[in-house]
Amino acid sequence: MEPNILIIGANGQIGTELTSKLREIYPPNQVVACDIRRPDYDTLNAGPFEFVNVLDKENVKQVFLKYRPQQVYLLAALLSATGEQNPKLAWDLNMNGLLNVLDFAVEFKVAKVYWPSSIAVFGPNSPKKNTPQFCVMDPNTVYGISKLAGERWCQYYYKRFDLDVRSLRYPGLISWKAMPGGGTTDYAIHIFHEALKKQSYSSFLAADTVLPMMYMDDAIRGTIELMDADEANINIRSSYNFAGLSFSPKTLAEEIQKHIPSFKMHYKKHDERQEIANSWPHNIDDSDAKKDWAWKPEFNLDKLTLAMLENLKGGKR
Ligand code: AKB
Repeated sequence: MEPNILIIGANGQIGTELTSKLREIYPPNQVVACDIRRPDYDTLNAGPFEFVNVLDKENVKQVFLKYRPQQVYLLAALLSATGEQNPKLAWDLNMNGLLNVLDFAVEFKVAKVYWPSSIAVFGPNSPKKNTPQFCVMDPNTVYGISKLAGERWCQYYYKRFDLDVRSLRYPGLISWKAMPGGGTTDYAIHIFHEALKKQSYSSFLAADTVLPMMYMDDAIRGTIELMDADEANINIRSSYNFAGLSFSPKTLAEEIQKHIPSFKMHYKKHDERQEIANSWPHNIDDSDAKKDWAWKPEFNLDKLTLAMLENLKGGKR
């Protein structure tokens, strides 16, 4: 029998794509999309949907009772920029949401849990270049603090309760199907929409701000590869460094100009997102992911830019 899979936060930027990919791999009626908002019509009709507020324990318990899931993906979170606007809510959702799911996963003997961490776990004193898996971590956003604490909880539940929790430290994820939800790396998505609509974009990050990024197809494939990997090969139970590519707003703008020569890039007065970006790594050493479960990204800047422009132009959004 195929496993029942719950995806909590299924309507977000990652959840939208992960849900449809898992429904290609598994029978769609066994992939349950859960969110506080109703999904669009197509997603709603493609498989089961449940209203789930991850902070409402009784609500979460009822869904676990109904489906007895074998796998749970917890994606509901407040990101770095929106988290700073509402730090207490960010902490509550990111931390208590995780603890609720970990507790029910133990109680209902869920076989595998996936929870995303982020490059936001690093801070101003972490090495900026080739940031190692293990190093100084002093995040200064509530999002980063909650992700670092969450990583420690994942490791703890693995050790103490033998719960098979797996996690990746996502870089900025670039996608065209759903809009991002309030992160510092969001400029790298907005720029494509504006380039096609107005042939210009005004960046909230400075021209030379290099950050780790990844095309969504790579992120989804990596996530599923990690979840499918042999348990004996998973040596990191906090969260794996996970790398795709790195670029600055200036480099991305130049790449877009190869396709849209009239495209003009402008730079706004910086806001608090610049300070967040300045505290994050330029690029990440993901040799543990490569060694343990053969991680290999496929999208470089050239391929990513082409994919974004083609898909957005195709009117798919
Ligand atoms: C954000 O910018 O907050 C996210 C992230 C890097 O985790 N995209």
